[in-house]
Amino acid sequence: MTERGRFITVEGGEGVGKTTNIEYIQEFLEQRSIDLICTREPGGTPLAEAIRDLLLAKSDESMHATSELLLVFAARAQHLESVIRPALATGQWVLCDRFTDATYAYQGGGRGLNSEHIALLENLVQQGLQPDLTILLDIDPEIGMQRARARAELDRFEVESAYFFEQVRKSYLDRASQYPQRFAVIDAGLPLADVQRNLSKSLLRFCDGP
Ligand code: Z5A
Repeated sequence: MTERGRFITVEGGEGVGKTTNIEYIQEFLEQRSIDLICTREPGGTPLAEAIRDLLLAKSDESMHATSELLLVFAARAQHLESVIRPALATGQWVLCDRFTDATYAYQGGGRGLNSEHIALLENLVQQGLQPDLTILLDIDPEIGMQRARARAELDRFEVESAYFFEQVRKSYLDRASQYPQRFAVIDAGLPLADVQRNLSKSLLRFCDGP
């Protein structure tokens, strides 16, 4: 029987360097001949990408937090069934830019939604599936926003208040303390070479065991 692939997620607040570091992680794993797909949330299928566009677009109609939560999980259900589960079942590894920890951080911490409601949807959609490794790139939100501002036009989340992003960071760190076996927390405020050196150490531990 084919061994199930491993599921790695990368998380963090705005401008933390996910895109930059995901490329590095992808290269690191491919150099070890690991068959891997790289995907993202919200998104990863045409339908889920359309939902992503709805979630990120600024609009005259404000989106209710519960609507936002349901859209995030609608996209996730599609992504899981069409991409993530089939890949894992054939032994491929999946590297995903954000997953459900982002929902606890943004919709739970940032928007203040009840985490028990998030857990209900998580159970419905994931049926017990969890990442094997979650890399949390952690940074002071003020520095992250400076990087995000310097890079591109801000989306619907990126225009939120400093308080919102402090809550997002706090929720991520709470999740990391709650699930220490699954999380690797990396200081993303360091120079890129140091961030990537620390990433390599975590990935080596994950691939080869302690
Ligand atoms: N969202 C949600 O609310 N609920 C959910 O369940 C999920 C998502 C799954 C889209 O995510 C939004 O969806 C997200 C939360 C919400 N909020 N927003 N916005 P996204 O992943 O597409 O959005 P993002 O956080 O804005 O990612 P990003 O724009 O791609 O940024 P990044 O990938 O973290 O950063 P980067 O582009 O790699 O780096 C930013 C800049 O910093 C760039 O110029 C780099 O060269 C520079 N950089 C990177 N690392 C360093 C270091 N170490 N030193 C100095 N400079 C650096």
